[in-house]
Amino acid sequence: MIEFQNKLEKNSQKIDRFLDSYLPFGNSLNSKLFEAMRYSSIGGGKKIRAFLVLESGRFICAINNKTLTKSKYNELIAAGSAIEAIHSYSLIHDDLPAMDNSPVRRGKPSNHIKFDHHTAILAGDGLLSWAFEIIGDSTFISNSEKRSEICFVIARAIGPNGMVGGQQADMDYTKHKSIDLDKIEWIQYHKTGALISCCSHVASILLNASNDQKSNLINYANHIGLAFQIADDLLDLDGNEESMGKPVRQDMKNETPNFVTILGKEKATKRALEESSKAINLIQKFKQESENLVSLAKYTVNRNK
Ligand code: GRG
Repeated sequence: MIEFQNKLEKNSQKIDRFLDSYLPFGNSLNSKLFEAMRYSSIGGGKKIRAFLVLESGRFICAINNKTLTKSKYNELIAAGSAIEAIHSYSLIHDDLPAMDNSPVRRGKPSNHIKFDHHTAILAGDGLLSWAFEIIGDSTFISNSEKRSEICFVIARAIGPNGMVGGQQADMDYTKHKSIDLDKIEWIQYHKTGALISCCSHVASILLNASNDQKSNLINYANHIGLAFQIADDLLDLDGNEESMGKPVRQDMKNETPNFVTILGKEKATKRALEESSKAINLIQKFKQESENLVSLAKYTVNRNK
């Protein structure tokens, strides 16, 4: 576990270096915007989505007996960093008073507290569009067909048919305690899972995975996405504010239904472990090649932050 956390930490530093190198500082008129974008994306968060992009890419190379070239590696890092910028945007907007109203994120004041509301909204918008600048730039991803397919796959995962649609449903169902498990699963898949499975999809495009390899990896990511969300709901109940870097027991306070409120703690824990095992079963026939993805699946349910 410690060894895996070190790998995650190293990955996080690589993504921070990419963001730090390519996120601009702006000029005297708009530097506050870039400062706010940098504040919420660099130097915080586990960067699990970027890790999944990189490790999915490594896995595809390994099972096809290919070497991960430096240029392919750089493409995976650029795509993973763009996805992390999108994830940071979603957290900035999620913390706003009109959404989850959370004053703390990643152990420091949320963007709208550190800056102001309009800057937080614009910093989120800025990170979202900047991510597509990276994906669409031939400096980072050389093949134009791949750039366009990746743009499509990411936009679909985070737009009205993905994350934004899931967030809408999540907001509207706040206080609707009678919601059933199917709806919770739908909301989680769209709000959180779609971006997570898009990470394996993007790596599959970059590394020319076969259709079977691609669907297997996306399936793996779907299971860890669900395990990850259930673990988040369990941590919201029992987690520690300091290690989580954000307020806990928020769903209870906001009367938001989640896997734990619907299933109860015991069944929710069992379901998270089942999802993690299903993910592992999909990849572990490649014993050596799948080591990091297996560790990631275990980590999603054993984490404390
Ligand atoms: C505002 C359009 C819009 C979408 C928001 C991501 C999201 C959608 C809401 C966050 C709500 C939430 C806490 C979901 C649980 C799973 C999750 C996304 C946790 C945060 O991701 P981590 O743990 O965070 O990867 P770090 O800080 O490590 O990057």
